[in-house]
Amino acid sequence: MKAVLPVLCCLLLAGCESAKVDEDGAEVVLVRKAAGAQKPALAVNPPRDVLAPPAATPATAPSAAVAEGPRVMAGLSRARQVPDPPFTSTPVATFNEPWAMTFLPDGRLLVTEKSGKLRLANVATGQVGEVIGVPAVSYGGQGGFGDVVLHPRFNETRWVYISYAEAGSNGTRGAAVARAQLVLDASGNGGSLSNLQVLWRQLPKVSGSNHFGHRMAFGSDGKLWITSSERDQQMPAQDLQSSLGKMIRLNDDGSVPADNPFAAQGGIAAQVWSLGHRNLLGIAFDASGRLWTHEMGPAGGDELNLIERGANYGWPVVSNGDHYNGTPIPDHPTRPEFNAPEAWWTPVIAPAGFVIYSGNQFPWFRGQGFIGGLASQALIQIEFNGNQAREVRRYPMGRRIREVEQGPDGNLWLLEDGGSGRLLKLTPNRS
Ligand SMILES: [Ca+2]
Ligand SMILES: [Ca+2]
Repeated sequence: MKAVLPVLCCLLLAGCESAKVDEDGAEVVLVRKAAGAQKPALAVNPPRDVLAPPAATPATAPSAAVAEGPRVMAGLSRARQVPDPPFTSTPVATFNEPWAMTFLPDGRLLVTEKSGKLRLANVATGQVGEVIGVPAVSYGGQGGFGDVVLHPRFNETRWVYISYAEAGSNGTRGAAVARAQLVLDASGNGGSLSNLQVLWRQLPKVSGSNHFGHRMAFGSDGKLWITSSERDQQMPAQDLQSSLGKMIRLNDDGSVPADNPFAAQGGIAAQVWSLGHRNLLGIAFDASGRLWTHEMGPAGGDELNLIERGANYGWPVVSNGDHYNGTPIPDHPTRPEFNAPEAWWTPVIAPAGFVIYSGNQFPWFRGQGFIGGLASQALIQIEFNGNQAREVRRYPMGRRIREVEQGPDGNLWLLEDGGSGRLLKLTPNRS
């Protein structure tokens, strides 16, 4: 099955090679290589659905789901008054290579731009300003300004947490996480960061500009969780004295919690919650406090994982994908000592951004996950059942989706990837 499925990816990507320049460019190589292989076993939407130019006016999400046919039917057969399509997508603003966003309690939006700008957007008016005081970022390849999240008691502390690629010596780079206090201008159009403190650095810094990860979330335990990808180095993901390929758990001031699983080993190991990860670009807690992350696989084998204390997720020893050069990697089931993904994708979706919905605007989405798709140019809907997860539906969006967020208004918000990435507001349709 693994040999057949990558062909689906070819169909989705056919004709859009020139548009794919940064994230996991190697995936494009895979796609070209696989073209002309076996016929796909599953039906997919024709490429025109994926490649259609975005509508200038508010667009309605296509109602046809792309993949997982039987699963889609199972997911929709429930007796729920769910409009179809469930939402309408409206562009609100445009950014230059937006990467992440987070809403302020007052409904305004912070957006990071990969080249190093922090934007403040008024989503009611579409007006976009700037927050100055961001540290220098190492921009290039997959690196640059990364995530932005708020301290759990932001109203009191004013702490904003940011992540970014940072230059080291001799052309090396690595992810870093800092916090700073947000001061907004009286005009409401911008502001500045003050009292900046660097809390964490991904070590060792290495050359290359792939797989930084640096997505962040706060848990209900008040801890700061950081995804630290393996910088395209593979084996360090199995080394507890390297930050590469790890889930990192810190106190809100950057210190190491005494109850981390490898705290007794000290050094970098003390920061580690789980290991054996590849390129983690999404992190979300569900209502029961379970931690879910997704990670890009190599050629195939994108993963959605339930993160467990001290567990090893197998990269690069096992993967449901293979190396880009065609070298096979043993699949997860061959090595049960490694924690296997709860859901996985071949062909890849190239996941980026992740939210588990908890709002009131879409009651039928409560408890479900939404993952942005880069190569798949889609929004992927995940249904959870306790410790289990599966894709139930895929909404073609016509552009690479970099980030997914839930607003204080309960609407879903997306950021498109790339040079003129739009902020999209998803509002419910009437059933
Ligand atoms: Ca976010
Ligand atoms: Ca794995």
